[in-house]
Amino acid sequence: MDFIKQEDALYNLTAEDFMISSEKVAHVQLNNPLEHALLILLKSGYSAVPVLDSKYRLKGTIGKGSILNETLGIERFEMENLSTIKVESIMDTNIPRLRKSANFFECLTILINHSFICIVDENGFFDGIVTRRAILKQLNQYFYLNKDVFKMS
Ligand code: 2BA
Repeated sequence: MDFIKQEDALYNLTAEDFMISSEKVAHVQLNNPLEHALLILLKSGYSAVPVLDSKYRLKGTIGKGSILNETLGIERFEMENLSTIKVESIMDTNIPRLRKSANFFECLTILINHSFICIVDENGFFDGIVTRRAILKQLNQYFYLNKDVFKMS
């Protein structure tokens, strides 16, 4: 019976319950040069962050790997590309996105292949992110609370 209650508890969680809200998420803007994006990524310690437009609508994500790729010339690093190329032209636009109302299992399924999911409202405005860490924390708590059922010590 307890097991069923806890399972219900996971089903009742929505993305909003474990989302990092937009004001705490490091991000870059479409028209930023790559050097600015690289600075944000290096200073924050994250490997990828969301890309927003000037109205805070989600447009994609950008990571360290794709920025460094742009500096690779045939015989040397073309560091000048960091100031001439804009985030918009190399960002990843093929990214998963969910609403705040998405349930725990929708988030879990996407986070198997992505380290975070962007959360947007019905007009595409950025609300925040759900990270793999947050979802694993909930799962860990669920298994701990049900340890008798799963015969864990
Ligand atoms: P990554 O940057 O590849 O980070 C992978 C994991 O390393 C993170 O997993 C977290 O557990 C740890 N980590 C990395 N940088 C950290 C830092 N500065 N402080 C504390 N822990 C750090 P998650 O927490 O599951 O995050 C998944 C991904 O979500 C991160 O991948 C990053 O791309 C993004 N992310 C998380 N929090 C963010 C934030 N506040 N702003 C922007 N992006 C964020």
